[in-house]
Amino acid sequence: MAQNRVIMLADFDYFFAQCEELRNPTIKDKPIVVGVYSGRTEDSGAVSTSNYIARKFGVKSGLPLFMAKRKLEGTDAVFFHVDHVYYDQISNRIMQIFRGYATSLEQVSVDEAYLDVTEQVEGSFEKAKDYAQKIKADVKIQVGISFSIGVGPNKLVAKIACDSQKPDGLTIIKPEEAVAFLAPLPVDWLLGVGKKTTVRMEQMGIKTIGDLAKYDCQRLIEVFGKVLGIYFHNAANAIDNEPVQEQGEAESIGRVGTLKQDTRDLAFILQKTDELLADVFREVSEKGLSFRQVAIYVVMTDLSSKSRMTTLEQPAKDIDTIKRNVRSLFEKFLAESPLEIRRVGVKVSRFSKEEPRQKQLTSFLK
Ligand code: TTP
Ligand code: CA
Repeated sequence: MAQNRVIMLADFDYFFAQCEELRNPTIKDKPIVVGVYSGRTEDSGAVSTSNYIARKFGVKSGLPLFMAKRKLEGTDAVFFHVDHVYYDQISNRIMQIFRGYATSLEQVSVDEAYLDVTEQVEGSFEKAKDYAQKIKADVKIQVGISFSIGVGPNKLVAKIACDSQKPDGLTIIKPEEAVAFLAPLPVDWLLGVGKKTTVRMEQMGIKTIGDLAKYDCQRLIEVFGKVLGIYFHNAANAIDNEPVQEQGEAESIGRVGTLKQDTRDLAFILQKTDELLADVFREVSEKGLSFRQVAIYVVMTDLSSKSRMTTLEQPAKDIDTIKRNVRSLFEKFLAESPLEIRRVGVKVSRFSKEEPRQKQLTSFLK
């Protein structure tokens, strides 16, 4: 018999605002708002997220900034512009730590990832609790960010478990508890049940996931079609067999570094690019990706920059292909440009997975 799976969903707490807290620890006890400023007037734009103190004043994602300002008037609230580069860096560091704890990792957004930890905890939900605490503590020490974890027998239950207790939550739902755990929750907690579907289901007398679980599957298929009807029926009964798999969401993987001195010496340059491409290769192979493009990036002493790229005839996944192409791109580049070089970069792109990926059901729901 197939072993129980143990799946975790980790979702970082008030993420953009927590990142701002991390680099400005003194603001921790104040309301924090991170926003996208459209620039038309000083306060035009919307809130991306806020910390839990600001949420108490009714300031949430999507609220216009001028309204956030009004709600927080008289407090010592602090406002920030979104800084995606910085949030991505923090996110990447945490995802890298997660990789060490899971057989497979599926990053679903900048602040959410599924981890399949079945092997690591030997299928045991008791062990999963300690294991989740260990991951939380490790990330807290290494990066300084807190997050919530939901643990369940599949992705669907893990996600809802995680959403049920935030921030800094740890919710564990064992396989035998899953149906009862979902039953009292409103149907719109299920992925794919939006406003329209909620209204339609309510007309059918379905309010909770439990109502949906008991509803005749054939009738659901008649109303919502085969794919969705079966999905709703299974989801409400806590059935979800989708694997945790890497999305290959990155469009390119690259590294840039500064040379110890400005130079036009090929051997000296390649010494640096060897370091950089070893790093690139490690990330590419960890993610199980093949690439079709290899590129170099060059910053000259006058700080102008150029890039050059080769497209391969076949997808490759070995370090020698990167090395060989980087070398020939630099040989050509040096022949074309008279300037000394200050910084160099290596990048691979046009990724494919080694195995063709099975289309996930959830991709129909987005
Ligand atoms: P969420 O996980 O939805 O929110 P959060 O991490 O801020 O808070 P929670 O503790 O409830 O998980 O979104 C993750 C990040 O995505 C969030 O920090 C900012 C960004 N975001 C937006 O920019 N706009 C939005 O409307 C939402 C919902 C999120
Ligand atoms: Ca979050």
